[in-house]
Amino acid sequence: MIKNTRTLGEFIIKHQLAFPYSTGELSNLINGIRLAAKVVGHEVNKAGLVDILGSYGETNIQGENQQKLDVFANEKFIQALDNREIVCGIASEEEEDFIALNSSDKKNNNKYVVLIDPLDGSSNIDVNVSVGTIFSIYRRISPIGSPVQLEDFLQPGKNQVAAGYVVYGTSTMIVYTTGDGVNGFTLNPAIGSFYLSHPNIKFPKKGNIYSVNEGNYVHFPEGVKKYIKYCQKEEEDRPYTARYIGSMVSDFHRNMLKGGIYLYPNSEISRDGKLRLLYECNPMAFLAEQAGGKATDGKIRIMDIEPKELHQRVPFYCGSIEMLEKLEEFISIENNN
Ligand code: AHM
Ligand code: MG
Repeated sequence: MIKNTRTLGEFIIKHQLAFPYSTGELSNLINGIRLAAKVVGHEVNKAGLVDILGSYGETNIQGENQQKLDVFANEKFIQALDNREIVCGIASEEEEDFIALNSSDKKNNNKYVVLIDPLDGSSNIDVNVSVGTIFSIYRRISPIGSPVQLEDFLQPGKNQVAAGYVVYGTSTMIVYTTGDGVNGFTLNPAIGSFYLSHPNIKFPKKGNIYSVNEGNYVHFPEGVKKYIKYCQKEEEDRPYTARYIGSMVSDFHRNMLKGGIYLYPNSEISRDGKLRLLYECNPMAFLAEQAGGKATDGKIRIMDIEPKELHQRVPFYCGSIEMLEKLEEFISIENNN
């Protein structure tokens, strides 16, 4: 039986009509992401078939440039957003500096900036494991008509107007929020349309999955070590199950549907952790909160952190609210000792 036949396109139009003064620009922007997601998803799906896995800069047997998929994804998302004349600038994990769009003279009348991790977890591509794209959307701060500025990108996560991810898994899905709950859409590859498959997703308050790279355990802060031991202890509903794909989008997606916690702590080897605040942590934090979950750096709400740099890293803990609260208890006890 067909459960739900609403497409992403229909969903976007319906939701746009719900905002009386909406100009349709944000909807148009999400449509750009939808298009790029299909193009990248198509390429990811044939990664094992085509000669596309060589390193960037090499040429293949036909003399064409080979592109790594993260470079390919970066280009496709930038192109899709550039074509729509809504976005004034993009910051990407793949680019050292932000890119000013739609402006030969660097002036710009567009309202939005987008921050993006075009292919998160890309080391998983070579071994046929799910990867994802993460995006975060803000209104610019600098006046419309002026050149886009760094300050437009260095906004705290609580200013986000929309955020989401695409997961290229057993199926391709777009999951996003515009601050009114979280909805997930699954691609029907035969037709090329995304269908609303996961309306109004909610993080279970508590779960039994913990996701962390335990190989780094000895370097973790004491509070996190003790929390991991707590997860493993045979007591009440524990031990929890350990699940770590090494592709944050996929780990987050599973935890949001089933209930769980994702941890990427700071450590003796990486002082601020690994994950980037602006295009990895903030969008996931927005989704988590919209779904009733929580995201912190161990002390501070992720979306309250004032960013200082484009590629800033932060410790990242995210998931079911009761699991996060327990972790924070362990961290604060250690901090007060
Ligand atoms: P990337 O943006 O270079 O792919 O790095 C981010 C990824 C996350 O998706 C994943 O959770 C994490 O790095 C895995 O890191 P590690 O191999 O250190 O566990
Ligand atoms: Mg990444």
